[in-house]
Amino acid sequence: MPERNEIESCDHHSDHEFREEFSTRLLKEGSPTLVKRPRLQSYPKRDSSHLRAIYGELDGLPAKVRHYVEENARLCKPDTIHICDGSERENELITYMLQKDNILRRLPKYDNCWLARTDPADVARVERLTYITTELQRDTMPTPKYGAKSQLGNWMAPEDMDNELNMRFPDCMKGRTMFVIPFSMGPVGSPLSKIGIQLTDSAYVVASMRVMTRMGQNVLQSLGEKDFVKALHSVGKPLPLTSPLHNNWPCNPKNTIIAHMPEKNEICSYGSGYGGNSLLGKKCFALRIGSILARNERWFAEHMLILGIENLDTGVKKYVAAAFPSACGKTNLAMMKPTLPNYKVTCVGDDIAWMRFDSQGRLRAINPEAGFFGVAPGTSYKTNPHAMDTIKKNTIFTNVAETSDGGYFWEGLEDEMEPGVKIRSWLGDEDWKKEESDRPAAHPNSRFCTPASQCPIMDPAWEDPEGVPIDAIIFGGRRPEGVPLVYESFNWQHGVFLGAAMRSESTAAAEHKAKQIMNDPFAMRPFFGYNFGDYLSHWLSFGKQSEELQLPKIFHVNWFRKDSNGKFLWPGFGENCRVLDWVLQRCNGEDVFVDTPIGRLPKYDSLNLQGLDKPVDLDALFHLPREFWENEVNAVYKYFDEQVNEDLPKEIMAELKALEARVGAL
Ligand code: OXD
Ligand code: MN
Repeated sequence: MPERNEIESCDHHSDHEFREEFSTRLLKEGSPTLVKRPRLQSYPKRDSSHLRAIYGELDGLPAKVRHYVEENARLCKPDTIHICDGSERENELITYMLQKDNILRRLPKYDNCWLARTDPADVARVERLTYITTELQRDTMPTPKYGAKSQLGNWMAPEDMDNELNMRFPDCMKGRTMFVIPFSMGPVGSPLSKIGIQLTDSAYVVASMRVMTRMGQNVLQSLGEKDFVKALHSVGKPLPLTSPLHNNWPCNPKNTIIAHMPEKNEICSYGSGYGGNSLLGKKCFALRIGSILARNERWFAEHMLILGIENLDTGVKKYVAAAFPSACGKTNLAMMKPTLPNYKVTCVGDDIAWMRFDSQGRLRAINPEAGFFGVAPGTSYKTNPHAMDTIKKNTIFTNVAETSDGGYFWEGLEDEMEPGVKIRSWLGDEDWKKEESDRPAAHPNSRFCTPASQCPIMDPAWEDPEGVPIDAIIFGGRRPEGVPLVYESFNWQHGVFLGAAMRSESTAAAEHKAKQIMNDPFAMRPFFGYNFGDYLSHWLSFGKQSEELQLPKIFHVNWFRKDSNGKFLWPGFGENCRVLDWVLQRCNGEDVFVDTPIGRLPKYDSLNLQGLDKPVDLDALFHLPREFWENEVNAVYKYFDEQVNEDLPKEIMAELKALEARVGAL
């Protein structure tokens, strides 16, 4: 077992004391863990104003950014300010600080890989504490019927939100450093990209944002006259501490709040250091605020992966965007290693797509992110070899288990372990053994945070500022029963209905109990920035331009159907290319479908099953049980009626009625 920590903890130090000590110590003896030593002659640097920037210069910021920083520095009262430049030297400094604070430790088996273990109370997105604030509640969400609780967002009135924020943010960064992170969602300078400024008192967030976004000086240079999204984040633990930390992970779960103020282009997040709660470029900006910008500017901000798929025989290459609820295998699909020898898949993104019709009427997509924040459990050489190769270096792991040879472990890697190594669970159980433990080695929502550029199958156009052309949109979910492997919508409007009616088994990405079937329209349920009814109207509105626009075809897939013994009917993973092959046949206009009451299913024999390891039961995979579909129709009626209520567009209700009538014929 390698030394766990060469550096003693300094929980009770202020950042400022630490920095002084850091400089002195580095100057004297150098860092035991850094390869290159930061050049210290320019560090620390002082700014002339009363607010001190210890790194970077407040004077160098564009006036509107400086104003935002100063306003919040006066509110949160950090000891010092650090303006991130995105440099290598800065990253070394941040990583060193994180080691010093016992938040990160090296996984020496790999190159520049790190492990963070959080407070066990801060392990996932907290949907119930995530709010959107608008003057009118109806702008944020439909009013549910019969006093039901809305599943389509949490709204808070501006005055109430002001109170909530005023109870939390004043003085919340005392003793800490406020980092200023200029970041771009999308390639810097792309017409499809947008800029944000995140202020945070978490160095872990800085290290992660560096992977997940394009951050630093060049972003500020490209800001010009453009607007930016304001994103304030605090872990809510000023120094000195008044109670001990768990795992040295500062957070404040009792007072956590994730607030979006779209009318001010602003996000404020307090109390959590984890993932979607704290890396504000991701769910908060790229999806919630993004979906509002998209509606206003007539584009789409969606919870979708983007992949390229090329038929090597014909040379035809298409791009596909696909929406699946959290933790349904989006990353696996985005990086798929196809089993059909004549196919090549390339990855553009694994979680979020920003898409806009260009002047030729083609839908063009960019991945606004620069990294993958993937769910670790279930990832292995068997399920996702490309992800495994991606995460071998420069990766931050959170809440995975460690091995005695300095590596990581999580559920799914059992067959890929070196013999004889011991496991230390994410909760610190030494010599953890599956047979002896009633809790998993890694947290089910444990993650890797890794640069997209390291993925061996990144598409050559993944950073193309124009985006890639999208030919098909795929919706999917985890449906153990009744829903066939793949079907196509009859047309755009029916496709929008398929997105609206999406349901899936819940997962560990948020605080829900797993294994209940939940409605998750467009896989956006936790991420809508505005009223879902209006969102549907936005999607439908493009259907009215079908003359000028090349509308992509829309499909629904389900890799997760089970037989009566609870076994998956479809092998999934690399074999899913067979489904993509059928999707491409349809995009080429081939006559390989039959109309059924729910949509267009593959014609017998059109799904390429050649070379499958084990035969699959096609009848079971495509069977449409009448009772199941009647129940499905009823469940969707109930959901639309209770949750979307008066805001449901009539076209969507018409689609549901038409489905009901067709299902009667099953
Ligand atoms: C994610 C999620 O982290 O959807 O991507 O929860
Ligand atoms: Mn996601």
